[in-house]
Amino acid sequence: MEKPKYYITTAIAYASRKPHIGNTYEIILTDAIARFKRLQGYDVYFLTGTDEHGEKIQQLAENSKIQPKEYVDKVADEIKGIWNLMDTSYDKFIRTTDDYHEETVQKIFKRLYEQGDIYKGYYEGAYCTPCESFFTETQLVDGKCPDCGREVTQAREEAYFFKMSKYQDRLMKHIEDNPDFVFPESRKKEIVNNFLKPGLQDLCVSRTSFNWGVPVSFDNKHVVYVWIDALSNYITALGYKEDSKENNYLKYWPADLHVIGKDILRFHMIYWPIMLMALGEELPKHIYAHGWFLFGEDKMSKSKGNVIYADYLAKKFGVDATRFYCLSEMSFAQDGNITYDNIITKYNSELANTLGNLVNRTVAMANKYFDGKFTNPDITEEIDKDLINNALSMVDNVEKYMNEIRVADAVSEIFTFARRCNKYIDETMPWALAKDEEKQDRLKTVLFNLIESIRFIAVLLSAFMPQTSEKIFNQINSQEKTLESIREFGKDINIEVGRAEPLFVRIEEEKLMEEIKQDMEKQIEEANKENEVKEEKTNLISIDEFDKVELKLGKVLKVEKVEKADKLLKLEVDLGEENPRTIVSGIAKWYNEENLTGKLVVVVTNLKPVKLRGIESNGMLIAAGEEDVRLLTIDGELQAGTEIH
Ligand code: ME8
Repeated sequence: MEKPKYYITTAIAYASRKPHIGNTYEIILTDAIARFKRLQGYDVYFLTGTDEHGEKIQQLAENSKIQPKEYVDKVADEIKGIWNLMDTSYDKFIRTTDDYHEETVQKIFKRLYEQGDIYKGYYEGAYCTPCESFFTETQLVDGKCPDCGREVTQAREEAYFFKMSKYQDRLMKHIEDNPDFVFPESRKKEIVNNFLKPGLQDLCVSRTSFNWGVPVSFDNKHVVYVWIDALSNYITALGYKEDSKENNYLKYWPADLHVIGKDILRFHMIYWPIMLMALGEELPKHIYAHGWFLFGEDKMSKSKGNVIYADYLAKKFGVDATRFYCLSEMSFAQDGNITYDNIITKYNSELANTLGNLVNRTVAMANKYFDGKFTNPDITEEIDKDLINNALSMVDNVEKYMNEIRVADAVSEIFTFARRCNKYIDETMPWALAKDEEKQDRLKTVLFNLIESIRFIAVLLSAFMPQTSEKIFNQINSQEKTLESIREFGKDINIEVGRAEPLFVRIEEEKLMEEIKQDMEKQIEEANKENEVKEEKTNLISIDEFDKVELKLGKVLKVEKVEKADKLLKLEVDLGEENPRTIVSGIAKWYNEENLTGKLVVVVTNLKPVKLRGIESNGMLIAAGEEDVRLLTIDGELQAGTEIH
């Protein structure tokens, strides 16, 4: 029988900077869902990638004095590196600078224009540069960007518009008819109330103020609005084309699940479905808008040293511990919290104590009492039933939660069961059984039940902590890894375990926190350095800016003191023009008629005239020094009026 398909996507990350743990959370979450679907027997296609166009990225590249493509190549590599480090099992990594994607975006835009869904007009309104979005006055919050809270500026551009309003009713109906199209419910309601109910404005879908984007093919002064470009990735990655649709598109579209963060739900719940309606394509089946990781009380910022990166966590705690923390700490409909203290506490209690100890104790006992090798003689007692029932209901519950995308609840089920297993050890006291000759068979059954329970855990953990799951399979030496194999308890009759190796070594909190503190300080230092470089950079001017200053050689013809002004001299200076210019200069303390007349000096000739003591000054002499001021002159004799360059 052909496997049912499951197409799952993440948002594509902005290739603007190294992703922090919040962005990384999303790929870990999506990976857990994808792995679980594979376990359930789906033919999964898992897409992720990078969003690489837009004004912000162009500016960042300019700041680094490199081309935008070079900039995004570097960041995309970094993003992919972190996704790989975190063991995410994506099938495709799309970059919006990929040729096939750009071509298809151009075609989509052209088609929407030709069929009248996109038209040309002017945009005037409040614009948020970092979010690259225009807002109406009613959408602003306290006059600021409703998405990021930053200042907006007034902007007017010739632009193309998408007739969103045309599709409003159809979209509303779709949302009403498909209650699980978008979840959690609370986030869906927010968008319906704040954006859909007030009525959709036509969306500005092109920009002319920068050029790092996909050019509009029939009007290349414009680039395609970054959200139209980005959202299309979900179909271009499958080979969607106007005319020919590759197999992957036919096979996998519509998406079964778009996993995104709550801040970008508006784009996915309104613009994306409307684009698809206009193209006559099916809408995605589900959109899940997850919460955000908050970094303790503080907002995350490098200058506070509290930006947390996944590769750093992986170095300190391991990949699976990082995955575990992310997956278990963010509940279905709320935000999560991430602090080092909390990671350490959870690591020690859940990973080292609950799971690590269970596996370690059990495998060690199997080795100690039976050299790791025995069969189950089936000496069961009443108490075993509860353990077995718990194991089987864990499988049902995890599956139920995963079908509802309640990932944290699914993980929590597994750890609750691991605790139940530890309790079973306390209840059955294998060490006491071991001392009693007559209880050897009972001891085998107890250890068998534990190893089988651990196998259940390992099968389910393969979706969430794949490396740990593999390590457990190696220790219990089992190849029974399918979901089917844990629908029934007691499949593996022959036990032959490997060596007991600790899965998670307890962390010494104080020592690690000291290291982390030092690293945070380093982050602050780095941020300060970056800021200094930025400041230095803002002092730099381009050659064009320098070229605006007109400098010429002038010959001083006449020098007079200015009445009632000790510092000023009034000069007549020949600049090779028809008449000499009058220039007033504050150099009377160091120069006079005698030492200045006839000198060749450097003059700024295109300054706006100013009046000093009633005399109009038409230029400025250039000099060096504070206490002792010396005029700039030249080496040798050149004609007055010679340009300086
Ligand atoms: O939004 N906790 O890219 P992005 C959890 N390119 N998730 C977070 C988070 C946090 N602290 N911070 C960000 C974009 N995210 C667009 C998407 S899709 C066609 C285009 C999530 O790099 C965020 O909500 O800013 C988003 O889903 C993802 O990380 C990428 O964010």
